[in-house]
Amino acid sequence: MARTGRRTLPIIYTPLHQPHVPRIELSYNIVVDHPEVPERVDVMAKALQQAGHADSFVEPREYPVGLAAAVHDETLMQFLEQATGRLAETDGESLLETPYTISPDTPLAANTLQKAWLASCVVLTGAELLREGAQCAYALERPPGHHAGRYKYGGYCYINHAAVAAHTLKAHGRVAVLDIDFHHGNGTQEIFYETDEVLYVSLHGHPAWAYPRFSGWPEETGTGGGEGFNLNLPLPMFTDNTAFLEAFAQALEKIAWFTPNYLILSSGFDTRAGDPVGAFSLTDECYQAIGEQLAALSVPILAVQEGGYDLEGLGKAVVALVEGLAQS
Ligand code: OKP
Ligand code: ZN
Repeated sequence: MARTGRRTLPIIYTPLHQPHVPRIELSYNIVVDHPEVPERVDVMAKALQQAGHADSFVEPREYPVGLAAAVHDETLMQFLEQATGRLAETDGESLLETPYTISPDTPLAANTLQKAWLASCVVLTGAELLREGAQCAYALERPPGHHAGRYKYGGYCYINHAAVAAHTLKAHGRVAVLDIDFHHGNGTQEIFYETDEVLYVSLHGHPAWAYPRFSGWPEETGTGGGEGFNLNLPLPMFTDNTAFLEAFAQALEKIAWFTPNYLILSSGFDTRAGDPVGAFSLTDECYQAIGEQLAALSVPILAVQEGGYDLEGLGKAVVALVEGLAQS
């Protein structure tokens, strides 16, 4: 393919993510510092600006939190609203283990729901920009979303932003979600498991040893009308560029079969060598290659930031992916 130019690629970002500061999680019943820190997104924003993308930054628009009810059960939404609305700033993080979480790693604090919804607004802005004609948009937000399911939150995620965006975009055509975060997006899989309107494809550490452990097996292919519209490609520890891109080719084949009108990329950099949470060995060339191959599909792409925890590597990784995505 001739690389003739660069297409404009709006990057949706707001510093207002910064007040969301989870401080601790339980890891194997041990209290540890929380890795999902504000600096994650800020080092990525800074690296993109220094790489020449400063003019592409746009602020998020506002959307009502009620939109989340399209993909999350009312009891979960009520719980998050009441619990986090009643916690005072001074309560700190009194809630880690609740009946509504899949793992005690996603602390609730004052106004956590509103803070998480702001990230959904960043993503929904990207979806709207695609509707308005953008070929690609990058939603640079946090906290991540792909572990939040219909009935439960967890895995640092409160609201599933990719799912909220997929729900709005599916009113206008077929939507594929491609999840390249190191972890399986159990929430996104669950939400669209019974429908053929949204294809979910994920590459991730095998659930036999990787979080979230309870989903991500290749046998999970969808159910009812959704049978055949879910594809899991679990990979071994220390997966490198070559092995990842081999599985990625299978993912692209499935997506080509589905002929989507929109592609949502759940983008995670915890697959990068040296990431403190993931266990793969990808390098920045891999993210650039992924971006280029996705751009070549000629389908509008909404990239949604999920994980990635190595503050030294995140900037280089996101610049590589965006450079790839921007090629035409
Ligand atoms: C969020 B995203 C259990 C540790 C729990 C949760 C990881 C969540 C990752 N021992 N770790 O997919 O990057
Ligand atoms: Zn992850």
